[in-house]
Amino acid sequence: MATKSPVIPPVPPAHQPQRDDGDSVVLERRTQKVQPPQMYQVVMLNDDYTPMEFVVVVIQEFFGKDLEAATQIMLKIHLDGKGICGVYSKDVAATKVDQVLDAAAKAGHPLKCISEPVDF
Ligand code: TYC
Repeated sequence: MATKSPVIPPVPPAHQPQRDDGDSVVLERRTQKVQPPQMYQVVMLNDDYTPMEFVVVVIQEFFGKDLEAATQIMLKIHLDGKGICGVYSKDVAATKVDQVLDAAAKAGHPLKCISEPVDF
C-alpha cells in the first residue's frame, strides 16, 4: 500500500534563515502588519436644562474622574457645546454612552452623549 508523504509548504525566501560566514543564523526582520485598534471618544453634549451638578456626578461615576477633573470637563462642555469624557475601545465606549443616557433618562434630564472614532 502506498503511503502519502506529508506536504510541506515552501518557506518564502524572505523568511528563510540567512547564513553568514560564521555559525550564527540571522532571521530577517518582519515588518509589523497589525494596526492598533480604532479607539472611540465619548463626547458629551451641552443642553440648557441638565443641572451642572448632575453632569459632574455622571462624569465622576462613569468616567472615573475626580471632582476637580469632572468639573473642568463639565465647564468645557457648558462653554464649548461639547467635550470629551474619555477614550475607549468601541464596545466600552458604547457601554459608557448607554450608561449615561440611561442615568439621564431615569433622572428626567435631556443630557446626551455620543461615541465617535478618534480623529473623526
Ligand atoms: N448647560 C447646562 C446648565 O447650564 C449644564 C450642562 C453642562 C449640561 C454640560 C449638559 O453636558 C452638559 N445647566
